[in-house]
Amino acid sequence: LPEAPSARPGPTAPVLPPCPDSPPGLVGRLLIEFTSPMPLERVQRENPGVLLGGRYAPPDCAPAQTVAVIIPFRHREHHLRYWLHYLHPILRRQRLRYGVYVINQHGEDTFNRAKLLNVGFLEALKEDVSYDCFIFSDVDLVPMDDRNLYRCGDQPRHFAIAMDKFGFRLPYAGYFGGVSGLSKAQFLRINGFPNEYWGWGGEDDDIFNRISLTGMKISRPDIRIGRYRMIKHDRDKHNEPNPQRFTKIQNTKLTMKRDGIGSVRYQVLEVSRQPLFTNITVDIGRPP
Ligand code: UDH
Repeated sequence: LPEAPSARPGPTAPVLPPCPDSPPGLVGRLLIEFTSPMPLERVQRENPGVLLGGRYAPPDCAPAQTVAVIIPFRHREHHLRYWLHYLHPILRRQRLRYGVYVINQHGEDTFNRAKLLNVGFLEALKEDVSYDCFIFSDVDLVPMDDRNLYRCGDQPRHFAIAMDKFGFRLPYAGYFGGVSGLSKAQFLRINGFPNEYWGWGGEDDDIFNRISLTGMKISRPDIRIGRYRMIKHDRDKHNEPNPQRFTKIQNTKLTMKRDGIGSVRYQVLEVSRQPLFTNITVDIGRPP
């Protein structure tokens, strides 16, 4: 019988075997510290396989998913250098096909983490329609164990469950902050994230509510594996605790239909492909 045309490897598309479920070459517990200076040139030198815009694909196997890592950002260049230094080698060892997107809020109006994450979802898909898994990570959180795989599963995933600042425990059962991951389908099912949480707090609880209200359950790694170091910092300017957060999270059921990925309005000011990440500077407006 003649061979099916799709089975014949072409010169430009080598057929790689699927990546194994548990990546070989993980090292487990990692030593994470934030004292030595971390020039970007060094991070670049140490990650030659990472392509322009912070894209990577394993050379030896075909991953099942394509992962967009989305980082909400403003004025944290120093943290970003540590994040890139630690995360690129981890994500490479995890045999992920991924891209890193830094969503930089333009101007000095009140910060809005969840709206930036919505922007990241849409803009990453404009860069590459094949993204089917979205990992949302704060810039100051570094996993202490590379067995904490930055992938999506059949339920939304919470990765940052044992942070040093909370004594390596979950602060409360419904905590969904720091680092989380949803497949494209899961993200769309909850209408994305809320756009109306300006300032610090509440948006992660609203996301948790959206997930519960749509009948999904949070999946988490083992508590010994989901450990994180946070880069210590003072409270940022223009990200004061949002006093409305307590009442807002009572109303997710009413608000989630109208406020989400379907209603996000913003203006992209610049897309710039850096050696280790793609920077997207965006005007997301200001609180009403
Ligand atoms: N972020 C920025 N710039 C800002 C504000 C927030 O990039 O100006 C991003 C960044 O990715 C950060 C994330 O939003 O990791 C979450 O904000 P956060 O780190 O301020 O939140 P967290 O709960 O800290 O970690 C709150 C302030 C704690 C002050 C403690 C003083 N000892």
